[in-house]
Amino acid sequence: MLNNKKILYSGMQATGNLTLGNYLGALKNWVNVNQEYESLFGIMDLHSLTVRQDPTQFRQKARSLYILYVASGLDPEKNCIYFQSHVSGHAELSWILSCFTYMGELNRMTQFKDKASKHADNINAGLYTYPVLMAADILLYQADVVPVGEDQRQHLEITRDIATRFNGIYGDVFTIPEAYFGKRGARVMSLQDPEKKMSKSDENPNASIYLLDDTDTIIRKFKRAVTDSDTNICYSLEEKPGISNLIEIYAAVTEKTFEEVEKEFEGKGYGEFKLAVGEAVASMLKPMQNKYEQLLKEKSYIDERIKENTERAQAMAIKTLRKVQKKVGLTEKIR
Ligand code: ATP
Ligand code: LTN
Repeated sequence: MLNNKKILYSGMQATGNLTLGNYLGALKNWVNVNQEYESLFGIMDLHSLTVRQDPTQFRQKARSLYILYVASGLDPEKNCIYFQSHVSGHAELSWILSCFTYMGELNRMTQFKDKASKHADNINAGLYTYPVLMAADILLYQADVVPVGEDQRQHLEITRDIATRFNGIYGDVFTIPEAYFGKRGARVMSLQDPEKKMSKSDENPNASIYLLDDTDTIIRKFKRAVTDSDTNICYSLEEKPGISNLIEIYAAVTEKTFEEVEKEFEGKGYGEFKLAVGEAVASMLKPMQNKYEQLLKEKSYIDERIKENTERAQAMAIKTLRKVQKKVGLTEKIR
């Protein structure tokens, strides 16, 4: 609790361009619920280092992500939006927690297996201990709730396990966080392979809708989306994964139920449906894109918010870190 409000924590890696999956699975929920909580949103730039980054592009991507958070509707004067690497407590707590995490637990992480198979030439230790750093992000701020997409479920579970284990030894040090998944859009699939999640690191640009894609590009990508050879627009994950994904997206954007969507397009063809999905997504993204362009010009406003928010995050982080250091018996610094 802070200021009588529960604490919400979430973030995204500063890698690649944000996709519709990131928006519907995470960002949109953050915008919907942030005001009910004392909210913190990190730009997870340390996590991004598990993949080789070009330094100049990486810096730009991280800053662009900050601006996208704000353009999506997260007010940086009400929410603590900051860069993970600016608060050294993340890395410090991560080391301590790694000594309370078992290799057997990390071996079970499906994201590690997935990423390791995609980057066979660079299976680094950071990729392996990634969930420990994520646990540190969350526990450092005593978060009560963590809104994420479905793919992060396992990482939230390991965070809770680490916190429970630590509390079991040292008393109530950490708040045990709850995951929060939105009702719709928690798992948006690739437009080119509906068995795979839409991912910002996908090499095929037609597989993902990027938040900064223009209207024509969005409509073109939806038109090309892989579907089946049937003609009925009805939800069935097993038999019609492509169409089901489009129904899911359309329902999330228009806030309709699957049944309402099926009814709306009864007797209509896939072409017409795909166009409607494209148009709905494009018009949802337009205001955010305009705001993004405007914010790009407001450099000093953004810099000022970054500075203030980093200080706030640091002040919160240091409290937990000191407590943990003391509990495990590290010698106190002489001040
Ligand atoms: P990468 O491709 O680099 O692994 P990503 O697209 O999976 O990245 P993350 O930074 O790992 O994105 O995730 C940011 C947030 O977006 C997380 O809460 C995650 O659960 C959510 N998210 C990512 N992809 C999807 C998706 N396809 N559907 C729903 N939510 C998603
Ligand atoms: N692993 C997350 C990003 C992330 C995160 C966090 C999300 C890093 N630290 C803390 C919530 C809370 C992902 O979305 N890939």
